[in-house]
Amino acid sequence: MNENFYITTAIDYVNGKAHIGHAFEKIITDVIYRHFKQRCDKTMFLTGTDEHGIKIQKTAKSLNISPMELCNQNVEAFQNSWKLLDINYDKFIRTTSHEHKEIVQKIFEKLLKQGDIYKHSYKGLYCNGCECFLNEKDLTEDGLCPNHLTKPEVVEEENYFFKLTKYKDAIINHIKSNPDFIIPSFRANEVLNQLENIEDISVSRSINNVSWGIPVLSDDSQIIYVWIDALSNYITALGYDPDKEEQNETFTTFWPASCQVIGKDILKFHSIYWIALLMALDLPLPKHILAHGWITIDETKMSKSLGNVLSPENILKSFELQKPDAFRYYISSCANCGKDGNYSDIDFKEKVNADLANNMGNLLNRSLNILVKYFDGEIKDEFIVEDEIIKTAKKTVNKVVENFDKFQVAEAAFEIMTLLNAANKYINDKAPWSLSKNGDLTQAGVVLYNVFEVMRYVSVLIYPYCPNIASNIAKQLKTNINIKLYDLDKNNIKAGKIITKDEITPVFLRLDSEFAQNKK
Ligand code: ME8
Repeated sequence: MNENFYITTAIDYVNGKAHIGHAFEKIITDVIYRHFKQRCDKTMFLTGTDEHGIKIQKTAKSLNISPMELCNQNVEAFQNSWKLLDINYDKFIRTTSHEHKEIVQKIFEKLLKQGDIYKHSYKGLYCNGCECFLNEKDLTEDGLCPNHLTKPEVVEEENYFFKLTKYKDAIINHIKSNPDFIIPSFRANEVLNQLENIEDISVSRSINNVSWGIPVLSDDSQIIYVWIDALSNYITALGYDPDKEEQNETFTTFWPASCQVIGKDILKFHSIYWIALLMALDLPLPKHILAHGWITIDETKMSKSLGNVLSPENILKSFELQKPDAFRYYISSCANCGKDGNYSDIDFKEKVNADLANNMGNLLNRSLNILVKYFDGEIKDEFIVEDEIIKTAKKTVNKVVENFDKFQVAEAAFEIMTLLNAANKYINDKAPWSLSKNGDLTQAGVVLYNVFEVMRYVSVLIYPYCPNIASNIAKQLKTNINIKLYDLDKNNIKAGKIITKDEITPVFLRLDSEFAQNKK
C-alpha cells in the first residue's frame, strides 16, 4: 500500500487533565498510525486541544484564573501525558492558535457569503457540558441532560444558523452508499435515525453570554459556536485556506483524512455536522470515521463525583512502570472495535503478565539462553530451514493487516498473541533442550532459528502497541525493527553470532502483585 495516510483524534477539552478514556483514544490512534507507517510512505497524525467555549470559560472563572491561563496549564499537562505514553503525533493543534482562529473566521465568512449561514432569533435549551442545544424530547424525565445530569440553560438569542437541512439527503445517501464510512457499522443506523429529525443548527452565541471563543469577523457581537471552531481543526491544521483556489501541498497530500478517531458520544457532530460543513466547503469527505466505545473503571463510569477518575500517570506510577508499553498493550486490547472496554488493576496485571512476560518475553529469553548454552550464541547455516511455524507467522501478517484495514486494533493484537501461543506450543513439542542434550544439535538449532524468526515477525507486528519492548526484542536478535511489512519475509535472520550471555535481558518483567495494592 502506498496511499498517503492521515489520521486524527478528537481534540480534548482542557477544563481538566487527561484520564484513561482520553488515553485510550490517543493510544489506539497511535497504534493504528504506527501500523500504517509500516505500510505507507507518507503519513500524518494530528491531535490537539479544544480550548474555547462556555465550559472552559466557567471552569477558569471558578478557579479565579483567565481562560488562557487554564488552557496553557492543561495543554501542558495533556502534552506531558502523551509524551509519557509515547504518543507519536506529527502535529498538535491548539484552537487558541492564531493560525487556527484566522481560518475558522474565514470559513464562517465564506459560508455566510454563500448563504449556508443565516441570522435567526432562537430560544432553546443549552447544555454547557455537551456544548450544544438539546431538544425537550432528549431530556430525562426530570428535564436533565442525559449525559451530564444537569439542567440545561434556557438561551434566547439572535444567532447565526447553519443550513444543516440542506445537506440532509446528501449525508444520508453518503452513509448508505458507503457501508464502511462509519465504523463500526452498527453505529451508522443510529446516525441515520438522528438524521431523520435534523434541524438547522445555531452556529454562534452572543458575546454577552459566551466571551471565550472566536469572534465572527463581520459581526463582533457574536462568537463562533465551539463545535464549528473545533471541527475545523482537522483542516486548519493542514493549512487549508477557504480563500485560496489552490491549497498547499500538505493539504492536498493528506486531505481527505483516512481515518478520524472519536468517541461514540461525539459521533453525531462528526458524521452529521462535520460532513455537512465539508459539503458546504466543497471538500472531499473523510474515508472513515471510527467511533470507539468508552472505558469504564472496575465496570463503573468514571466521574469526578465518584472520585474514580484514573490518569495514565496513576497507573504507570503505581505499577512502577518506566515505559508505557504494558499499559498501551492492555488498553488497546481491552475493547473490540467500537465496543466499550474496562480497566481493572487485577485484569491489567494478569493480562500483561500472561501475554507480555510469559507468552512473549519468556519464549525469547529461554530460546536465546539455549542458543548461548549449546551454540555460543551463533546461528549456523544448517539451522536455516523453515518449519510450518514460519508460514503461520506470514499468515499472521496478513490477518493483522486485514484487521487494521478495518481499524480492529484489539482483534489484531489477538492474532499476534495467537501466533505466540503457536510458537510456544512449537518449542514445547520440539523440546530443543532435549534435542541438544541427546546430541541432535542441528535439529535443535533449526527449532531455535524458527522461534527467532517468529520473534522477528512478532517484534515488527507488536511494535505499534509496544514500541520499546519491540525494539528490545529486535536489538537482542540483531534484526531491523524499522521495516515495512511487505519487506518482512525478505529479511530473515542470517547465519552468524547473534548474542552473548550478558546481552540477554528480559524484555518485560512480570508485574508484582503488591504494586496494585499500593495504588491511589
Ligand atoms: O468531546 N472512554 O472533548 P472531550 C473513552 N472537545 N473515551 C473517552 C472517555 C472514556 N471514558 N471520556 C472521553 C470533546 N472520551 C470535544 C471533541 S473534536 C473536534 C472535539 C473521549 O475532552 C471522547 O469520546 O470531552 C472524545 O472522543 C475524546 O475523549 C475527547 O473528549
